[in-house]
Amino acid sequence: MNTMTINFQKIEKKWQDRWERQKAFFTTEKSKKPKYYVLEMFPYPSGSGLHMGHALNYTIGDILARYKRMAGYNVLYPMGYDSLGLPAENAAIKGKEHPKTFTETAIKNFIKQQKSLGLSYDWSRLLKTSDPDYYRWNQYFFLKFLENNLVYRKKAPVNWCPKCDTVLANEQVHNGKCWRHTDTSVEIKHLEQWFIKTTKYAEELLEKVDDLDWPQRIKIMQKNWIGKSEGVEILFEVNGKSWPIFTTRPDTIYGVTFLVVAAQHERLNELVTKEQEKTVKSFLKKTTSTSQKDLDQLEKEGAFTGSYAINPLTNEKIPIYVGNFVLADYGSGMIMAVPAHDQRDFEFAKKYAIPLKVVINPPDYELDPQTLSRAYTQEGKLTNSQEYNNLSNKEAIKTITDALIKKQKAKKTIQYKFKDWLISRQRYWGTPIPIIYCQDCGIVPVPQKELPIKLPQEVTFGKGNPLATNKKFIETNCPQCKKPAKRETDTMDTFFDSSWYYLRFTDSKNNTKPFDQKNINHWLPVDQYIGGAEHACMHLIYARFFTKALRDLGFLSFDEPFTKLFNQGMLHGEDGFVMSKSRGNVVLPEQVSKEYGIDTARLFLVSVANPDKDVHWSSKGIEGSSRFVKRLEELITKKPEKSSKRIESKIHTTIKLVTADIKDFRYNLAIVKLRALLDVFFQEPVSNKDKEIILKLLSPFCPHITEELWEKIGNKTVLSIQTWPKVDESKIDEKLEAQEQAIDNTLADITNIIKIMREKQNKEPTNIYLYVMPSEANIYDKEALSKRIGKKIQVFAVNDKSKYDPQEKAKKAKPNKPGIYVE
Ligand code: ANZ
Ligand code: ZN
Ligand code: ZN
Repeated sequence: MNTMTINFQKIEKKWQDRWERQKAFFTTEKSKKPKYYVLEMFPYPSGSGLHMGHALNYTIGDILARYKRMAGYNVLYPMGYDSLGLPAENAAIKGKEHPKTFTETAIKNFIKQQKSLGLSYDWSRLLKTSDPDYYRWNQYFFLKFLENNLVYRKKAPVNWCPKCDTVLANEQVHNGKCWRHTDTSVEIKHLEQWFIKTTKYAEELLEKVDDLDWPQRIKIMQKNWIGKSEGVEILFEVNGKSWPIFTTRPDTIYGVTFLVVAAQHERLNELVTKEQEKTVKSFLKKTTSTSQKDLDQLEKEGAFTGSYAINPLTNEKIPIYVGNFVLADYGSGMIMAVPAHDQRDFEFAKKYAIPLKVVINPPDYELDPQTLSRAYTQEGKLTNSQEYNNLSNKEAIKTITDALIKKQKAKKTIQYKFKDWLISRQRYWGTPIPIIYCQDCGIVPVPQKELPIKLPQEVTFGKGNPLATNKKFIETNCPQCKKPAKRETDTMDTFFDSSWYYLRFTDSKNNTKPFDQKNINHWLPVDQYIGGAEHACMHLIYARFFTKALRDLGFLSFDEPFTKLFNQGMLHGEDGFVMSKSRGNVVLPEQVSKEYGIDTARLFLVSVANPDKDVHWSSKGIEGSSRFVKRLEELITKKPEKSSKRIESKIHTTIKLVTADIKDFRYNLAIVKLRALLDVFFQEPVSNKDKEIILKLLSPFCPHITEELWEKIGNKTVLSIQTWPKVDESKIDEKLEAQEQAIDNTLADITNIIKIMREKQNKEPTNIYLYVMPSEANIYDKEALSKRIGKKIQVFAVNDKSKYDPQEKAKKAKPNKPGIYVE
């Protein structure tokens, strides 16, 4: 067979059609095999389609799914689209296309591209969150949550562009300005919005993180996101009224020189005096919303309110400021500031010339408040704190808390950074919130039988809330009193959709229930979830919350949705930057596919690095993978013979190692072993059975070419659903394997030495000498070794009197570890 004539496109199409016709990857719950659920985070179908970076993600999951299927599991490997959301709507705002047609075109394109990658999804379970048959269940769960006190309504600040006359998402605010009106400052408005009571599960979400088989860094990010903090609420008195502050450092209470209240604090007005009204107003005008993450970087600003508070322990009178570095929705929205020991307070105090008071000294010297250049935040001994002086500050936390509690001026509390989930979006392309407002009955849930509340087609974009522009949609009757009433015009955050889609895959066509219990019990939890680290917090926390909430509502009987999580690395373009359309460095699968076949691309993507590391695209690397695929083809033309003992040993060792590598996502190492095995196939007599084994081992990586070759050697079946080769330990010649391993190690050592000489000494070595045990002299074949390294190698037995050994390296030789000298 002439290797130059492989028509990749033809065989790819042939096998993709064949898989589809035979329903090779369809799964049912009826199978007796053990289940395995592999899931990649479902994509947002962007208008620009897939590039190689996406191909990498899906290839990682596909290899595992294909392996598991062959290894005897009933594998659920589905695909769907997170197809509601802002980009489709933005296209509509820019007057391009209706979000619905935009999304449908994008999904069609995605499916076509994903199919051409040879991904083994069970396409019969496909779901799209923009489909009313999907989002009706969002509405259903919303109502269930409402019934069970997991949903409530509350005023919350939003970003508002006065020119757009609408709410902006955080990503539509650029440096405090509207993304479309770069000259218009975004304002903060307070609107009534819907919240999900995620904090009800804060403690369980935190505690159970430890039990998850997830990457450590993701677990840490989840913990920080939940941000549990144990502290004290202390009451300060202002004009006879109590104002609580939250602190984790009651030991510093003698160092408080001012209080700061959040700009968005509900009771701020009570503190602002007539004289200070103007100053405070002008400060408030320029502060935009402050979020948790930028508090440290932020330039601290504020204004004096005119009021004073009484310190409950010292009875000192202290000024109260309003400031931009205090969050309204954390603790009580007010802090006691200790500028000598807190860096944010320090910066604020310096700016507004507020005095500092040192109350903690380092163990070995005393701080001077006059010369302090930054806050002292370390531990130490108390000073300037009356009867508490000389206590270690750690002890003082307890003692001072107790003293305050005794005076009824404090109580211990726990605070979480984690907030209830604000799900209202003043957007069109989301799930309509199933609520009706009636003048007489108030807030009335839409009766379940009226679901889904579908998105109307006709709306106006770019002028306020789009759903409010369709009269037919908003005007309805109250389900209770039947009088005219109005529908809610907000839609849900799209994270709602992605919080339970993994459940729907088990029963994606069900139109009487979100899913059948039996299917859920069969498939869940997801055994292996795969996705990017950018979802470490929001998506993964909300999905975990949903699972727990649905468990408590009787829908589920397990605690955690994703048993194992794998974070893939990013694909970088040849310019070294992460591959992305906006950078203009994308490589498209269809281009590579045309020239080399998609299997070559798949093989390359996972052979460069461990899939949890970043991968760099390289056209040279692609050539290497292409050569491998071509050699594999050549192998098939080799005359079948009786297999040698060596090939048998090699094959079974490889099965063992490659299986372990695939299970642990060490795809790159699996490929190294498969390459080595292919080399041996060309050195030894091999049988057709041997060829079948290597094709099976390569099938998850290169599914099309292996099918084609499987057929060429006379099989009528589909390779992708054959059983994975079993290791026959009796075929493994341990001694031989150890020797070959030793040779490989020696060659790796030599390559390393050469590299060091080139880089560090700027020398190109010419001669290599090996000193081996006398019994090993016939194993280290100098011709073969020289060929593999590409340099002349001479081999001496250590007891050879005539050997050339200027540095006495022969003395270093051990069995299976020759001495090496390079010059
Ligand atoms: C006095 C103090 C002295 C503080 C000191 C720290 C160091 P975590 O661990 O994050 O919970 N704080 C309280 N409420 C706040 C709010 N709404 N916005 C911004 N900061 C707030 O930190 C708790 C500390 O964060 C509290 O302890 C408070 O400052 C500040 F040497 O009180 B501390
Ligand atoms: Zn605007
Ligand atoms: Zn009514």
